[in-house]
Amino acid sequence: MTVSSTFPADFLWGGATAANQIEGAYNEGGKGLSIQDVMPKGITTPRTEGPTDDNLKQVAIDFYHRYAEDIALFAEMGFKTFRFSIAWSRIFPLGDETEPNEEGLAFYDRMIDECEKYGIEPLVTMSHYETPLHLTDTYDGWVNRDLIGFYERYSRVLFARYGARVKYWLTFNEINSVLHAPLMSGGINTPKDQLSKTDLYQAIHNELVASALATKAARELAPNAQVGCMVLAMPAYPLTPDPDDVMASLTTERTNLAFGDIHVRGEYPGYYLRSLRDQGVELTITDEDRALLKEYTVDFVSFSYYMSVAETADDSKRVIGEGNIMGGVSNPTLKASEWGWQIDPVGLRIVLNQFWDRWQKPLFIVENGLGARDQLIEIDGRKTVNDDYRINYLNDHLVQVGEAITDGVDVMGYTPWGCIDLVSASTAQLSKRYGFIYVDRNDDGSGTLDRYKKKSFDWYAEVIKSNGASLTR
Ligand code: BGP
Repeated sequence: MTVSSTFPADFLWGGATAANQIEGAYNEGGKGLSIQDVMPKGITTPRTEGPTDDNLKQVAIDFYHRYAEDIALFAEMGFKTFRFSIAWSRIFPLGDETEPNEEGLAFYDRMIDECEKYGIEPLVTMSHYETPLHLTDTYDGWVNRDLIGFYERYSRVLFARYGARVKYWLTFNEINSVLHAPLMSGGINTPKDQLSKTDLYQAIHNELVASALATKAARELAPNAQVGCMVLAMPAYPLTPDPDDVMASLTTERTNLAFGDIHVRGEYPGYYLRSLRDQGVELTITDEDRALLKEYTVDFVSFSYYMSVAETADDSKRVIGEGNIMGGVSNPTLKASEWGWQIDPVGLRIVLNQFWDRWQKPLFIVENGLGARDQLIEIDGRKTVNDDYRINYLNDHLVQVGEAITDGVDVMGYTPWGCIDLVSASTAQLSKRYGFIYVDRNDDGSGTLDRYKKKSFDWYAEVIKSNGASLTR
């Protein structure tokens, strides 16, 4: 049965990517190294000293040279928006210079030109797991307050250059993931097991202040821009109705909700301050920091949603599911992807309602999708992939988005992750594919880099064309 469309007429349908996972050209155009150049296997192994040839991200899917062809394919699907990140190290190769790299800026001018050609609204992430490596090696990343100033300078360059052409901006990708992946998310060189809680929470504070300063810069330099935060959303259901399990799930959810609370309300919530006290953490917070957080709150809240987890107060019942990167407990009622991520479309409706009830800010789903192994086949002389599993996943999640909209939630748009196959963030594989477009490149680096439309390509084009009316229950 098809569902009649509840999606607003101006709903922003599109797709999402990140520079380090698509661009390649890791040392072209005056670009400096980023932390991704020392993370050839994602978060599965410790960082390397310098760049290594086995790093698929050095070439990725060669978007740096093929962006025009790829954006044309997005336009063919009818994208209204395209989420990409600007690689900080293309603009400031080391991160702490005073002058930006013009060649890097010019690249994004050309990309935005291409989006404008098709009326595609750019949605830009300013920092997506690609801190300049020099800031990691020299400053220990966001642990150091100096990064606030470097990021503010970077943000001012971006708003001055692109502010009139780019309306939607996200300050930090999945800002809460620094709790679990300090190097990838916070550019923090100190290994996770040696990182003190005080340094970790100071890094978080520094990022939050930098996010407020970027919002201030946008107000001054790009008055039409809207700035959003970006959080990793993952509901944690109580494993049983035991009140202790319910409290445990609330405590786990709050570790993530705190980031939205601070971005939206402009101050640290009481439960967060208590948790810092309980952990013996004393932060350096200036009066100016407090004033910035309070004044420069976000215009909208964006988030990624892939899965939910369960939570329990009973340690003996803590069975951690494979691939549950945030460390939750497996939910026995749900199935999982090949990488162990539990599939839960209703969870998306729950998150949308929870965030709307809590913050009353427009919500933007900027990542959602299924990482799966695809089989390239030939039908009538045309290479394609029969990815019904991906269509089903996206369809079922979008039906729940429609339900949330009917519930009264203000949803701005939906940009499924990896609209074109790309390198995975956690495992650095190409075989973990998310795209509507297949890219001929394999985990060993072989392949022509040619692009092929999967079955989901036409399916998604129809969803966009019908504004969601073609979705099925
Ligand atoms: C999010 C990241 C993305 C992306 C996605 C899928 O955490 O923001 O960069 O990669 O997850 O994860 P993975 O690539 O590990 O499958």
